[in-house]
Amino acid sequence: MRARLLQEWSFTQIGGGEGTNDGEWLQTSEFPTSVHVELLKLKKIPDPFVGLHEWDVQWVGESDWAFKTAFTVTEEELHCSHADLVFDGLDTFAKVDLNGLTILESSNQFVSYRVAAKEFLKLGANELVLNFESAFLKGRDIEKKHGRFAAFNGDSSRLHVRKAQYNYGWDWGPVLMTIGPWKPISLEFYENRIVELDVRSDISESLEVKLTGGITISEKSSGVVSFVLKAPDGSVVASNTSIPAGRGHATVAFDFAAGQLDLWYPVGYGRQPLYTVEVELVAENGQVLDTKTLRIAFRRARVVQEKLIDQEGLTFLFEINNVRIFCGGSNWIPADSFLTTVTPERYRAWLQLMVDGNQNMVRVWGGGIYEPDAFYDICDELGLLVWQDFMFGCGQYPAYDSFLESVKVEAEENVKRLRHHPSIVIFAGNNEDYQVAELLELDLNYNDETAESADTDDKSRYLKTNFPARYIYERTLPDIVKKYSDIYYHRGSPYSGHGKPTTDRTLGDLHQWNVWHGSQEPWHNWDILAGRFVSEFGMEGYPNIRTVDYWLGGNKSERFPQSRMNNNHNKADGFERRLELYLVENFKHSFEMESYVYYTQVMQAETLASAYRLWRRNWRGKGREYTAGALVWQINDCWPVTSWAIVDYFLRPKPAYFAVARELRPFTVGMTRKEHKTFADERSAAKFAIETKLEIWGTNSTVADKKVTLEVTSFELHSDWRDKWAKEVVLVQNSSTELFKGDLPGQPVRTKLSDLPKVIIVSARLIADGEVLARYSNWPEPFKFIQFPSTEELGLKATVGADGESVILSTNKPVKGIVLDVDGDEVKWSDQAIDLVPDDPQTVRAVGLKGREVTLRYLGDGNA
Ligand code: BMA
Repeated sequence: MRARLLQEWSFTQIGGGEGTNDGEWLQTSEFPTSVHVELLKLKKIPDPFVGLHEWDVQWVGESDWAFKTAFTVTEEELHCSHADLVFDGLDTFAKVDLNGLTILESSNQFVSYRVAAKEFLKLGANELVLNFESAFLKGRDIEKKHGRFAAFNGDSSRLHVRKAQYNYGWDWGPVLMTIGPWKPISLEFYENRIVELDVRSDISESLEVKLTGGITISEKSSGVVSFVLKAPDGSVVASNTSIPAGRGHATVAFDFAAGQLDLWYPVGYGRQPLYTVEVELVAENGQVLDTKTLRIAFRRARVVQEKLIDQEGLTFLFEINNVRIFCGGSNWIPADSFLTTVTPERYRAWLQLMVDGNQNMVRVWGGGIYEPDAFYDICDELGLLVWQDFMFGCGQYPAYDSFLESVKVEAEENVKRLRHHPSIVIFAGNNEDYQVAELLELDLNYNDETAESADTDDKSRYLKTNFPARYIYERTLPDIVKKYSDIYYHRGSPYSGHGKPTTDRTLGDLHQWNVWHGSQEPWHNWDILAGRFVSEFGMEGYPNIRTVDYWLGGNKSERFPQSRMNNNHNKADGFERRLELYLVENFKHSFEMESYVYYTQVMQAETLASAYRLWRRNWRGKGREYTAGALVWQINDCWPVTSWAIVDYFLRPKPAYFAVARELRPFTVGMTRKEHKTFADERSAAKFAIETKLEIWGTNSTVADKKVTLEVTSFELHSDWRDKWAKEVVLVQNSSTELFKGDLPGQPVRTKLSDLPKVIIVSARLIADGEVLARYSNWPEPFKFIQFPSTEELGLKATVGADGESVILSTNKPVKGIVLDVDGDEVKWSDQAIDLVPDDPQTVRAVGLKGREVTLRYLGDGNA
């Protein structure tokens, strides 16, 4: 096999226009690439990430563009039996001409195309031209032909186009209809090649391993295939170097006793040993015709849906190698509107940030892309579990033949490409399409499935309804996942199953959007909003002020929260009133730019931390896994914007990222305080007693019980009153443990509403061997009612450490929501949104601080 990348390209706007003159070809700066990226580099368009420029570049997506390259072919190459042109990814509708002849018409961004090109190639100079049609206009034409379907987010024509759906604009993303060859293009000369390598490992409950390999080659051959399994250290574990390949397909199998191979575990539960499979196709004369290498690992992954001891419904939990895992993580959207600019290093920075944030699962959301191999390779290395959606998001998708055909090819190719990654533990059919069907009351009866219908290919039954895509989610995709992988298939996210709608909180996964969307509940209600596995929930927060200033592009007059530019950089419907709703209900806040950034960030941190805290409490050991996962919407952004992301486009973590990281530590402590009002007698409304109850619990995600000291100190904000007690407790392995239930210290029973509750802050710490494993401060709420002490009384200090790269925070009185910053160059902080109490100083690492003075924001800092 001789393969070479075609990398020297030029591009033009077909028919000429704002981009290029007609027939004017411009050299591309890199390859693969896309038109926007090239025009930006040539300063032919303004940066769509700044101001309102998004709307100055819409013409690009509605124009047709061509890319061309010239390459020479040698005698020796033409001598080969086969010459293929391989297009790894064309975005999206391209007519491909080779030496003037059309050899391909692409129509799906998510698939690769291989064209047998030998007959079209010439000795010497050859020319390859990719003519891209505007996907937006093409999509509108297809919609006109096949009918309009309902879409939430973006133009409805997107439903007919197999292209990253977020390009059409989303409630966190701009309309940027990319166009171009977004993945490599190569020329392959060969006699015979390895078409497919299907390596599967079946691991029994007792952890024996059965490894099988299926190798498909393009030509029947008298040669052999060699299959070698190597351990992480490179030593050979098993091999068969002469598997006959006569029928064009070779198979091999190996059995391993339990313990013979090192198993792969998610981060926090063990190591991630990665083995390598090396396959060679060897001709009869011993010449190696082709090779393929695959990095694999061995793990037993199950999605367990079983009865709970004392609650209705079923669990929805992930079990790896017989260990049940509470999945704390995030939803991932494409990391950039311009995907060709995302490097493997950037992927690693993002995924490492998740692991540094104590997260162990990432959901690749259905409105983006099947991410490149590098993404999953890094998840395999880091032990980050992957929930992989198929690329359908928030819509009533069609299922006519050409669409179905394209989806089949797409699903087969991506399942085959992704199936060997130990990190991938579930495929989900779509994002929220069943929810759309429920909301629009489409033809969807979850109970219309009979055992008989389950295995009949009753295509027509589905296609004649107004929710035809059910056929894709309930037949096409599960069949493909079952045939080509051993990964669990889930019909959609969310999906309950068992005849129940997606909003059922006792079955399957749940998108809990009644905080922010829906009934706009207070975040304090997360406990009664819990599900068996909450795969989406969120709260918006402004990004770092530096990111805001990036999109303001220096326009000082627009540097206020309500400005048109800030509005354009928040795409969420009704965000103004939702942000204000949660701010006005909870915080005395001000409206100037930096303060609005601070208050929305603290609000986001409070909201998200309490979700993880309350839902981890529901992970109560075997048979009581009431909530087995929490994946926040969203970890990242695809451009500079205010959204639900906890880390912004420039990889600047928001305070919420740190608050969530604290709640996902191996050991945590949580508390709630609730007022209980009891009336003297049923006739009286005036005679009552309000008791304030405090509950404390701990969590332990390790697989061993942990002895710790629980230390609880209560402070009254407006006096020096304190109460402190401690006790030895055992945090049960891989579970939450209830530790205390009783009256809130220092708060007498109240008998009148004008008896104001005392401002009692309760700080709980888990200590072992002198180390603070976890701490959490519980404050009276809402915060807006609190009269905060003056700065003098507070005595809050931020002392820069001798190393100049750390800050020691200390105080005389409890402080809420400390956010550190520094003027000038940025600092990589180890923590933010810190709650501090007296006699418990906290040290924050500050990489890049270089001894500079830090600034602090906190509730009651006088800015509101
Ligand atoms: C869910 C997600 C996204 C959306 C988010 C916030 O619907 O699946 O589609 O961005 O909520 O509204």
